[in-house]
Amino acid sequence: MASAVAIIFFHSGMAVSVAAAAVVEQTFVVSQVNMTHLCKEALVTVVNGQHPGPAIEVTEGDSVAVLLVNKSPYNITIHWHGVKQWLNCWADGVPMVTQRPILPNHNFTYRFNIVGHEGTLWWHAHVPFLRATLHGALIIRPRHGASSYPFPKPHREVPIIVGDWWELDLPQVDWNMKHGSYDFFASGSTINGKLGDLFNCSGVPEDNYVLDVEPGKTYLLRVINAGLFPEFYLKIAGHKFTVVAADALYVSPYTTDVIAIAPGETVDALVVANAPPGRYYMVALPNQAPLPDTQTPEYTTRGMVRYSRNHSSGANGGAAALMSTHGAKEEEKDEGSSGDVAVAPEMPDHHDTITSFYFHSNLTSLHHPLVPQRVDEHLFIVLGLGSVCKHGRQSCKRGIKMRPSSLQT
Ligand SMILES: [Cu+2]
Repeated sequence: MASAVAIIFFHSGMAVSVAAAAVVEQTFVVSQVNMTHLCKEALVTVVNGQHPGPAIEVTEGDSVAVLLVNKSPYNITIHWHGVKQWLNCWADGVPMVTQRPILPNHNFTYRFNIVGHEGTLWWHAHVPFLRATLHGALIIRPRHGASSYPFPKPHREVPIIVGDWWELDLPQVDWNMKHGSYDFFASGSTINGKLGDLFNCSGVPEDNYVLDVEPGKTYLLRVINAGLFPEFYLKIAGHKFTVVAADALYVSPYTTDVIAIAPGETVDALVVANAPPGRYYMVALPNQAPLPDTQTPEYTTRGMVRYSRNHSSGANGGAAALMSTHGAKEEEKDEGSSGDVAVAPEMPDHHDTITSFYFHSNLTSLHHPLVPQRVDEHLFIVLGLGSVCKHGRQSCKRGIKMRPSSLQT
């Protein structure tokens, strides 16, 4: 459906290398469309007919104006996740708190400024659970252009949105959970809306998200977890990430072979296409807390990083050589038309939470803001969260679990 983007410059006389502050205008039409996955047609609420929804691309310092046209049967608001709404909470999109919901067949224009962020944020519906399908990237580039990134300018920037595929009526699921009925689960996981070939419909694999790369080039992945519940581990066989930003703040470059990303988080990471030309799986695995905490059905999804054929080195593409050096393993079932074998990464166990702990512990700000140097009183604060299942069960189901927590100072 129609989506209009207009950029109106306030200062046309500024130096060429400095982007003038602009108003980025976009139209979001919220409607329901039929989508078919796993042999089932589902009515999905989306923006502009897309899942994920359209990306908003701005320069730091710009203003954003989004006209939301609600053609869905639901009350809608949109939250601009992470945007500092200085003196502008009315655009924050919290229904019945900062605004009245936008009723079906009504419109509303969100206006806000992007100040003090560079990197990736995202937008999502703030009508509970509809955010699973109503979401998209909010990409914020530096005011002084891509050459002012605090890292080598990437060849290409690519949003990678991991999320869930739901066949259920999400507002109904939300209502059920609020009223004590918890046995509702997603049917799959997605990368940029694709379930990938670990899912199939009557034996026909679902489409993979495919990222085509050229050897030697650097790609900036703007990773967003738009899932409702799980934290994901993301890996690309044979490749490493250099994390450069999180939640639209630059971090000291951190090199890792796995990204841990919780719901709502964003991680910007550079990937250099420096493996032997071939095909490499990009895998997103939802993790969950060890027993006896709640266990829910979770699904691994995967896409593909594919080196351009022009640069292919032949039948095996050298991919198998990675097995010993990068901890990757051959995926024997998937042979490309040229006979090359796609390589799959070895993933953490889905109960492995320490990998997430180390990943997040290694993210430190690139810029160190001034903090008070004098401390009047030292406080030691302990936060605790535990799980005790009712009725002496060995594992907890949603809704029959006690979660004692503690805060001590
Ligand atoms: Cu949010």
